[in-house]
Amino acid sequence: MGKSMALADFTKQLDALATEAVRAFDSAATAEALEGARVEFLGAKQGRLKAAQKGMGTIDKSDRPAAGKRFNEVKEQIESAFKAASERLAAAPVAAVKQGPQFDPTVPGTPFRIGRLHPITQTVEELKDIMGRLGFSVADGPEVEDEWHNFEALNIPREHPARDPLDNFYLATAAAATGGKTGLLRSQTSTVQIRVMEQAPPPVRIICLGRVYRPDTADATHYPMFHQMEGLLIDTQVTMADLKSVLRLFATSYLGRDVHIRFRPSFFPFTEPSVEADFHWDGQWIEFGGAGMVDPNVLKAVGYDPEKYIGFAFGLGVERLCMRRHGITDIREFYKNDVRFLHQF
Ligand code: FA5
Repeated sequence: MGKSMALADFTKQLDALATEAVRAFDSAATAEALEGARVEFLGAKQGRLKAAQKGMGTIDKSDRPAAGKRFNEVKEQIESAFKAASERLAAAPVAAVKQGPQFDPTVPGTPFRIGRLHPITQTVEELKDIMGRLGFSVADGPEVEDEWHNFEALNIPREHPARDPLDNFYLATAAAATGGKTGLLRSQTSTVQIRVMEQAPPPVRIICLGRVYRPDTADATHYPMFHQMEGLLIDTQVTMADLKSVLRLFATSYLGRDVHIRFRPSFFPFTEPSVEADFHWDGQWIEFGGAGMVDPNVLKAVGYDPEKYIGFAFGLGVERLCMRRHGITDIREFYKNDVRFLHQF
């Protein structure tokens, strides 16, 4: 009876120890608390499980296998409770992070939206490239101009209707930029003809691509700000046939071999004779700009000898060229900044 009681007591003692240990491990809220409980129950020297194991020595030999089996079960139970508690605490910081948006590496990423050059900028670059191959270098001039470069030197006298304030953006604030002279936003890139010839002696072979401004009402083919490509060639022997050849070469390079070109008589104060240049493409004639032989008065204004030098000039609308090339029917699309339109180019 004493022997069996001893086994029963031992078993009861083990069960109580297991209950206490499991509760301690389950309730440990921090790594420190868990370590305290581990030392208390599972400590190799002073641990309470170790102490219980020592009690096995007092049990009758014949009961020892049963006691040992029970001890091992309890030991396993306590150890697995400790392991579970360790894992719970180790996972805790991760659980906190998981409260944020979950990172799923298999979800396709958001692609970067790569910008691109505006279609007009692309066109400007391409036109420079084409004209560069024909030997024209690029010149530039200011968008805020004085009346000398925009009118006077281009043979447009004071009383000429082209100088009407209703047809130009005169600037009250431009006086400072133009040295006290009346200023305006340039209405044509022909200003750059004058600036180039004032700076250098002949021969001249330049283009200028830039913005010009006119108080035109915006419609499908007009905009108050648009771009022109100006061309100027001055030498000793230049004819209208050269002008037509250059414009034809330009047109076929930009639009294709099937383009035809036509000159219609026209008038510009700075060319004589003057023409409107039309391109025929896709069954339609389209006016792209004006051209002509540089008027001797213009050559005189910049100090060139008109008896010795002669040349041609042209000014084409860049938007119209780009529209024709891409089948764009409304010039206003360029400046709405709608990416659905712009990203097609
Ligand atoms: C001129 O501006 C002259 N300077 C061209 C020139 C240069 C003639 C050299 C002779 C020698 P015009 O005003 O026609 O010409 O304009 C030229 C082109 O600019 C037009 O054919 C058209 O293609 C374009 N254009 C004119 N106004 C607008 C506008 N409001 N919006 C868009 N394009 C325009």
